[in-house]
Amino acid sequence: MITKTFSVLLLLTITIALSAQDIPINYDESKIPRYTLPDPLQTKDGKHITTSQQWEKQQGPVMLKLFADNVYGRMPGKPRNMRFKVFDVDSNAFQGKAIRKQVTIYFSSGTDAPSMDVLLYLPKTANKPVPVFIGLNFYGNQTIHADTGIRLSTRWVMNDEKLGLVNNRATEASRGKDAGKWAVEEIIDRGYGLATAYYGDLEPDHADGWKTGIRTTMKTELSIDENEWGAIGAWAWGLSRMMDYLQTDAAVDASKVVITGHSRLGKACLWAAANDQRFAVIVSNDSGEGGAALSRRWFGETIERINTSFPHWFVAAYKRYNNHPELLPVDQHILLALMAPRPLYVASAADDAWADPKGEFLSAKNAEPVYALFGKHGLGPDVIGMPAVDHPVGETIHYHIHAGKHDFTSYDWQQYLDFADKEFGR
Ligand code: GTR
Repeated sequence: MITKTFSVLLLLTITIALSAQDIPINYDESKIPRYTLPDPLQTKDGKHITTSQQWEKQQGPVMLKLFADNVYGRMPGKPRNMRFKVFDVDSNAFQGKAIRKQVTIYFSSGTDAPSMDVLLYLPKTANKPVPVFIGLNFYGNQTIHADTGIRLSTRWVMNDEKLGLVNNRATEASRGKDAGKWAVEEIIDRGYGLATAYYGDLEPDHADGWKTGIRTTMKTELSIDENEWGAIGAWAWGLSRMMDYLQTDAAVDASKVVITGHSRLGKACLWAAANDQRFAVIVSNDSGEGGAALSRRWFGETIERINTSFPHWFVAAYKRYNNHPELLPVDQHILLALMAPRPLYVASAADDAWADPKGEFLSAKNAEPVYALFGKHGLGPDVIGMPAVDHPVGETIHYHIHAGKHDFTSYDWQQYLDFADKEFGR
């Protein structure tokens, strides 16, 4: 019996793996079929949007709804009985230069309410509320720095022995294992705070994750069925709840929150910021397909491939476009346009063809007409083609492609800190 179940499972896994492998992937510029992007300024009845007011009142909400209906699902609001519990404050973190706070956000009343743990570092020398970077992490808060005061996540994690993640649980050995992606001390030295939380607190990242994540546990309270949104929606929702907390913390300047995320969490970051105008600056790092990259450009990961490998990330309707990205009423440049007029940074990696760097750049470029409604330049008239590696460009929209692989590097952080300094006039 066991062997039979096992072989069925094995067969199933192989079939799934094979079908994902079978999906054609293109890496040849000359093979990209011609495509036409939907015009963000064109209304359904053929009119043309010409003012920022029309965008904000009319067209923007229509575009947002198209993304909700076809890609990410509906975004529920804030739960009525949410509460915060600060369970740790250490004013001597990082040899005394930072304050560490840890806060549980309970999404409803009751002691065993669904929750997420936020880790917040603030510069100790600040004499007024500070701007903060906010982003989800991949393997638990304890992986972003070796600081032993960080609570070890007890949630389901993806196995990765090198990172100290075994039997789907984080071990002590996981402390600081993903620190390379988080320039925490540099952020503090530059006068910013950092707020992060483990994305698995919201929904474990596997096909059945919704069963134990907030799409199930918060279903009644949020009046939304689990299939009305996907995992990316759930992660994005969590970012807004973190923002709810930051707005209550007197040490934080909540009008200066920079939202960021890497890869799948970059997709969640963009979706969160499209829905929530409280995020002042948006930074998408290597977010690729379903993030910053254009879907109609056949290069690297495709809608079909992402829906096959990660069936739980998007709503079922998105699968309709598996072989027909041209039928999508939107494309990702419109998602970027939904950031307008807020400063936006899009970044790619040179060795990350899977995420289609050029498709990310072109997406940023094609968001410009919406920024123009607000009198903003976007990347700017001088930025026509892809810039050279490690050569950041742009105005209200910034873009760079860093040397090396798919990663969130200290080079990236430096650019984002400079960008935030410029935008906040620091
Ligand atoms: C890949 C996926 C990408 C990106 C990446 C990541 O497997 O195909 O869309 O999200 O994972 O999150 O690291």
